[in-house]
Amino acid sequence: MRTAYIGMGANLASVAGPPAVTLAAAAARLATLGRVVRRSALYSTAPVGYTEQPRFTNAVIALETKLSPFELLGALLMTEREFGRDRTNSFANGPRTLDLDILLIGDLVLHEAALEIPHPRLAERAFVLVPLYEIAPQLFVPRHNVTVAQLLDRLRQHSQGDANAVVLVDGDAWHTTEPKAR
Ligand code: PH2
Ligand code: MG
Ligand code: MG
Repeated sequence: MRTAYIGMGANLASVAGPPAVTLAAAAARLATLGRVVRRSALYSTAPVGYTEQPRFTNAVIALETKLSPFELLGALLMTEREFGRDRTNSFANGPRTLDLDILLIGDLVLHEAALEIPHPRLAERAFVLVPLYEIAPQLFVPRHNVTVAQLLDRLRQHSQGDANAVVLVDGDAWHTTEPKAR
């Protein structure tokens, strides 16, 4: 059994509701793929890559799973579609109802056309590193061969500090946005 770290992001409303509600509902779906052992807070983040779009809500969860990397990828793509992700009219870095990215799977390194692990842009993205640091600061990141804390330090040294780039929404936002138990 390995621990997969999954980056979650959304900046459009889905069938479930606004981004924070979508992320909570998606996390409940991911729990069916194994065991969610850690979950970061929700963060409001400035869009990176293409800036003329709403801010994102981002989070990272740690999932213990027996699924293979490609089984996990398939399940994540299915979950994105379940929450209304439509890739037909979309573009790179554009707005989306739900994005689920495999960031890391234990110490696995994988270079396939369809799947690269660690995630190739992990080290450049504060919207990934800040929530990942929250739940796993000392986690070793293969390929970079440093910890998450060290990657975040490096990123902060090389980027101008935009105070609004990654803002903690509310440590409790998940709980208040989760669908009520039936
Ligand atoms: N995802 C992208 C591109 N830009 N910006 C933020 N803030 N958060 C994201 O999740 C994000 C992004 C491509 O997947
Ligand atoms: Mg992404
Ligand atoms: Mg993606």
